[in-house]
Amino acid sequence: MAFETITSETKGAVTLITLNRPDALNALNTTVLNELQQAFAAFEADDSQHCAVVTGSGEKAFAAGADIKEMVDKQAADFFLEDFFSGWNEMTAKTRKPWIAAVNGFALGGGCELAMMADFIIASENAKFGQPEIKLGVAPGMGGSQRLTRAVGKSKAMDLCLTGRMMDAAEAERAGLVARIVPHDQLMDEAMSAAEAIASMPPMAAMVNKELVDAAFETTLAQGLTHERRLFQILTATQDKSEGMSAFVEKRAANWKGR
Ligand code: CO8
Repeated sequence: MAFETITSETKGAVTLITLNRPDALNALNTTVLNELQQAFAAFEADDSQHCAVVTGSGEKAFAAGADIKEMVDKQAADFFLEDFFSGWNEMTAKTRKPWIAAVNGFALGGGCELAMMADFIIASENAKFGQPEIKLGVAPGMGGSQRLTRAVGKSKAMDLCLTGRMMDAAEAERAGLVARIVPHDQLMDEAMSAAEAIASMPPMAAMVNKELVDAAFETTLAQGLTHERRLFQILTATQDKSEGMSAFVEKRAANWKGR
């Protein structure tokens, strides 16, 4: 698929999507959103694809935020009538397959929010995270106040949102925002091998695992435990459950059917 502001390529069972506006530090404008929605829809629809990685092109940024130059002349009524930013949530909600954010530099504002939409974040040691919207007279608009607070807790989320400061990769990992930090030149190898490991799992089980962890943010413990048990029970009816358990007992590699 040919795009203007991103690239999307398949590498085996992994789709690699790269934000590709390096001169604007990969700032997220409406075209980026439209193209990401198309790339994610294609990933979701392609039965040969089982995990995606999203990263930024260039040395400096994953994404330095929503595109301020696109927003500078918009009025409140424009943002309201366009329901500006709602497309990001729709894209995330429609993606049932797992995906990883490989954060290679600045992940600020909408960039941090996009990274937090991923199932987990692998960061280069050069990564910097922040929600600096307050410095522009606004607040996070793509989920930052909600996802950051759930990820790192109230105190650090308040600190980041109210001061607009950046945190480095080490602080982000300590705070629980980031799953892994790697040397900058190993970021893509690490992210792709994590994605390949996920892509080699039985695909329905991967989707169910994702759904269940996400459900922990939405439900009470009792509801979440019931949801978990029910989906576990449904998975036991799959061919891949029979194959996975037989392969273990027979000491051989499993041959997944995806059903
Ligand atoms: N939007 C548009 N262009 C950007 C952005 C951005 N977010 N970030 C960087 N750029 C552009 C710069 O304008 C510059 O372009 P040019 O060369 O044409 O002037 C180019 O990228 C390089 O940037 P810098 O020269 O600034 O690079 P530095 O290395 O000096 O600084 C920084 C890097 C610190 C990342 C700096 O660029 C910066 O502070 N960027 C803005 C970060 C930011 O504020 N992000 C939050 C944006 S707002 C948001 O994401 C959500 C808004 C929610 C609104 C809700 C409404 C409903």
